[in-house]
Amino acid sequence: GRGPSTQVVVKPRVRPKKPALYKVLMLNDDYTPMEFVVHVLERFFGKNREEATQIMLHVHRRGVGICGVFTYEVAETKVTQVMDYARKHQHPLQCTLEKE
Ligand code: TYC
Repeated sequence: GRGPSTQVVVKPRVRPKKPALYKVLMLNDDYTPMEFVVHVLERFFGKNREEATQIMLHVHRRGVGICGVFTYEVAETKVTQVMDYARKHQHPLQCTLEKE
């Protein structure tokens, strides 16, 4: 006969997708003081004085350098924070993000 049937519930096994990553880039200019750039790298990107100085000098010599790699939301937040902070201190420092 047609009795009550047993339901077997199968959980969909998902393959977690890696989030896209974005580089936050710092751009060189002729006016922002080196010490301010080092300070920004320490304050917003968790770099120590030595790392921050190396990155700043790389940007100064090559024109552009990587501050860090983040998910989109974090990268966008860093760019906004740096741009606001530079404007507040009246420096033309530019920061942008680029998909990896
Ligand atoms: N070029 C600037 C100077 O000579 C220093 C500087 C470095 C500015 C890195 C911006 O992202 C920058 N004072």
